[in-house]
Amino acid sequence: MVFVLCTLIDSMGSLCSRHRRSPADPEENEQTAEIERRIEQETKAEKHIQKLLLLGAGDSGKSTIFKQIKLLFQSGFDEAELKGYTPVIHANVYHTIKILYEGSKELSQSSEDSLKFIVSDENKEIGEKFSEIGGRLNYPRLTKEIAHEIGTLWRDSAIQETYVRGNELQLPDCAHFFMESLQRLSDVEYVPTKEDVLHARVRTTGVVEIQFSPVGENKKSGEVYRLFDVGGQKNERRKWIHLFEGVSAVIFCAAISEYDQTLFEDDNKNRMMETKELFEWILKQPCFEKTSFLLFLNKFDLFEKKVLKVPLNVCGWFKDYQPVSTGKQEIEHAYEFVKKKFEELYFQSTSPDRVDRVFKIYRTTALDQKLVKKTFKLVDETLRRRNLFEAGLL
Ligand SMILES: Nc1nc2c(ncn2[C@@H]2O[C@H](COP(=O)(O)OP(=O)(O)OP(=O)(O)O)[C@@H](O)[C@H]2O)c(=O)[nH]1
Ligand SMILES: [Mg+2]
Repeated sequence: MVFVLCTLIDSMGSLCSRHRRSPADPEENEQTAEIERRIEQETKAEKHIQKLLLLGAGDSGKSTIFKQIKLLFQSGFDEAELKGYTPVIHANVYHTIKILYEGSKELSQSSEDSLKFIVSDENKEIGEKFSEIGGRLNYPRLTKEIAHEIGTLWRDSAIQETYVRGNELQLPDCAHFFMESLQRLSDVEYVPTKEDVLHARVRTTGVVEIQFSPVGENKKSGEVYRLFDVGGQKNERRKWIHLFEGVSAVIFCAAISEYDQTLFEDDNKNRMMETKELFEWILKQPCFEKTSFLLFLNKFDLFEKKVLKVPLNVCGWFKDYQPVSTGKQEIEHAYEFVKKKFEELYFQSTSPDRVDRVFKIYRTTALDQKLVKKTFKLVDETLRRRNLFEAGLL
């Protein structure tokens, strides 16, 4: 678009000078007017590109949303890009098995029911080997043989018990998915699928951006958005501030399943408490006086599994939570409780002169493409409405 605009400006320059030389030439006048109209349209279009920022703590799902946008509203991933994820996915496998084996050793010493964490003698050797490999900078290729060994260790009852305690171990959320796909991942012809790419875990460093327009079923192109993805871990956040100017909306991702986990970068800090503080800080930023806030309560799939086993009140922010029911009803009750906490936080952290900015909450599972598509349709509608309102048309 910038290129088109420059070309137009160039040609307009020459036309304008010609225009001055022969002001009475009706054909040229018409051409000039046409070009001016086009420039005006281009400029308007550029102005209408809305800047969206994905913010949130590390691991909250920002890049997964970003990948979904690429899949949904752009060309997706070509074969080379898919293949580029193979080393990442294999690293996720090596990393997972190392964490689990070392975790089992620790739990077999420190835990009350220590016996169930003792890996069988024949699998200990495998464990030691992958504990060493997992600490290397370069991992070997994941061959069928290696995958078989990792699979054997994964199925050891002590490792399965350790997996249940994964919340204490900084175990990545993709652990189960990849451990159950080892044979496929180790195929010589292996090309990651879309699903594999969505599960792959890489910590973002720096900033990436994408421009897109959510095209509806009627194929009419909507607003144009420029979406920025940033790294969420503490040492990445100083880069955020450079992006805070002229933001239409912040999409804040909060992983609601992480209420019983501690930060990757600080083992003493509960992840949900960190998210709470981070959200408060973002809400108070002077640049965001008129910015819309779209809060994605993400990882709902993990939340609904966890909440029936681990009470919400293990997290200090939710200590007044009282379960009222069981099953699906209890899940809904717990979700509504968390949602209300975020709502309260929003209104507490929003000064009265800012209360008219948009604030919406969405329940998301970033891995679920249909849901992300539906959510972005709603986001698009909300932001369009806001624009019309600001232009005095609503
Ligand atoms: N089950 C499940 N996993 C998710 C969901 N959202 C993200 N993940 C997984 O969680 C991990 C972390 O997600 P990312 O998108 O990389 O997190 P991030 O916020 O970009 O993290 P940083 O780049 O460190 O800031 C990945 O393995 C994702 O596949 C979700 O809704 N459900
Ligand atoms: Mg990321």
